[in-house]
Amino acid sequence: TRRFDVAVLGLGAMGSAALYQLAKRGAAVIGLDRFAPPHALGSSHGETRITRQAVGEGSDYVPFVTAAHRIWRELEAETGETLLNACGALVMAPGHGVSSHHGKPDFVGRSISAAQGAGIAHEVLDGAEVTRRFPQFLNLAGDEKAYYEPGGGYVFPERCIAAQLTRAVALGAKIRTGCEVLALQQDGSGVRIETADGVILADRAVVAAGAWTAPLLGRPFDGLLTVRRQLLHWYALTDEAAYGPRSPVFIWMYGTGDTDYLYGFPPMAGERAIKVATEQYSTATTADAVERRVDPMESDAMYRLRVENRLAGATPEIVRAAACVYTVTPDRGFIIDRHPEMDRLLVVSACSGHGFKHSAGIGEAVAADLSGAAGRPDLTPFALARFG
Ligand code: PYC
Repeated sequence: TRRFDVAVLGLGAMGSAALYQLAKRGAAVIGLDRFAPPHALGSSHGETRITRQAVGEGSDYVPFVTAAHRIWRELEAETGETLLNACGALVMAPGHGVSSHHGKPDFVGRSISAAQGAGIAHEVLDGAEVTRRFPQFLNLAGDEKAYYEPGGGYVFPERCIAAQLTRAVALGAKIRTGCEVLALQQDGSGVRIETADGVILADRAVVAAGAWTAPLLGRPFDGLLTVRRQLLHWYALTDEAAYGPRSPVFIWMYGTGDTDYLYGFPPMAGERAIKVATEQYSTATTADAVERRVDPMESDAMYRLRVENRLAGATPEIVRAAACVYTVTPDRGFIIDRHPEMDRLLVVSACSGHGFKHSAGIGEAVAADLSGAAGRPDLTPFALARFG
């Protein structure tokens, strides 16, 4: 049996990036996925993901997203695909910005501090200035504080995954899709991966299985990770002209509760629909049991509670809806760490709903880490040990 340097399990956001970066470094790599990525069964579908370089979730993340923007631009040049639209990003909250987001209080203030710390071009706007510049956002409370990043925007997750897999294969990586991992063991010299199609041997493995991480690895991940069903909704617009070419992506905290908010994207060229979403942390599911169909009543409720009278021209007509999953850690940060009992496994994709923007940079960091390269990034902020 051929032995690989690294096997990457799961080829979504993090796995496709790791596979590409490992192949780029000349490693003999194989990537496995139980489906055929990019697919709509995990955490990386729905056309768009927000990106912003001043990361309110914590400045430890900034190097990842900075690298990701560079890598996406390189991949665009190599593949001719558009992967990143830097249409601007607006993060806004009332009460002079106090609201929390992704478990972090004063998310607007934290975004501003992260931008100042990393020298990221940005502006701080009040509610009146937001209304003047972006009249598509309706009925502001008046006491908003907003962080505006002109270089933020959105990425196309399915295209990013496809581009990295294509480049990985061109660089010599092997890929097996429709290949479920049944068991994973480590011995003194390597990792043995049992799949429905036979055994794969590798020196090391990257586990980027997202919501399938806990079912695959068991303890301690099954006690730490929760899978949360999240919904994406597209509503018809009466007039997409209200959203011009510099219409930003937005995270709009209109209340002080962690889920009193909506986020969204400007309409795609030629599409008379706006994509919006929110988040929930009250019910848990599993990767296999999650209800992937969205009941129209769920989209109706979203419209009534969050969209109506907030977004110019948005109507209750549902153009599309999709469900995806977050794999959430107790502090809503990431886990990027060795498995505590199998140090040949690097566990990478529990990203708590804010991972995609970092994924290309994390792939690069993972490849540097596994190759022992000098100057590799410090992954200790993402260590499992912080959970005790
Ligand atoms: O990472 O910007 C983000 C985000 C917003 C909502 C979910 N994730």
